[in-house]
Amino acid sequence: MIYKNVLLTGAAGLLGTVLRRRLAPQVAKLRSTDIADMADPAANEELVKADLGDLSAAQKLVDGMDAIVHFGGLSKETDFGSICRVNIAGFQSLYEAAHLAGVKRIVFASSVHAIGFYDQTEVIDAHAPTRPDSNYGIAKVFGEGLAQLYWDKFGLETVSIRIGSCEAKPSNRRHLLSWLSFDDMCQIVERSLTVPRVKHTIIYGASRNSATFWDNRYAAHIGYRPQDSADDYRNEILAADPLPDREDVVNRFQGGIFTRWNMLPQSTEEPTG
Ligand code: 15L
Repeated sequence: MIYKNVLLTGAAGLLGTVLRRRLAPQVAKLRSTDIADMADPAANEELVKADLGDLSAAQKLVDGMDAIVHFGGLSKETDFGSICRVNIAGFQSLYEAAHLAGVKRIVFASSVHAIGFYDQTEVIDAHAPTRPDSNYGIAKVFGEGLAQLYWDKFGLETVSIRIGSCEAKPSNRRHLLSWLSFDDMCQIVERSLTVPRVKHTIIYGASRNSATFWDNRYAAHIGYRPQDSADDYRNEILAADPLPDREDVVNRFQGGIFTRWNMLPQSTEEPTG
């Protein structure tokens, strides 16, 4: 790893918790932050509770850091106001603070939902136009745009990982194509902090699944070699769902359930005219 001091955001989340354990032994200092409580710091780990929507907090978080692994923010679809405050404005604050503090590289947890409206039968690479499927997906597209801007204007490098479905094990038919194991996710992050030059690279985060909708040719320099495969779970997944509804968007689009028009709970406010 070429960076000594690394900030990890979203450190109390599912993936953040895995990353804390993996990154701490590989860096001089790990600063782990989240709005939620964290426990049991490693000897070289500092735990900081902070709200990513707060600019002054961002300035303190990045102080003295060489690189950032940004897995923070809202991780599900929700109302645009919340997404805007945390995943859009909050991320902009983090980038600006990182640039002013001289941070060299950011690894950004982007998502399949930046391109969720591609059909599951299409194979796309990193040059395909974005097709966000939700407020959450729009914010991921914004994040990738921010990463490109800060590279072009200031030379701050980013690897944007369009994470598929990063869970302990795949559990539905879409996951046969989108699943990313925890170990493979960690490998992408580690490689992203190791290779000497990344500019702004977009990499698709999937394991070595034999079925895929993604082509990682433009991220070959990252040297990612996935070790796990959703194929190991294929029989149990097909047996659990032998007759899938082919008209359901969950089985049509790469973004799965996020492409449903009524995914959000219905508003309780009265219409105003
Ligand atoms: C994501 O980006 C979400 O954070 C995660 O909760 C999953 O829904 C995943 O996408 C997915 O689509 O499988």
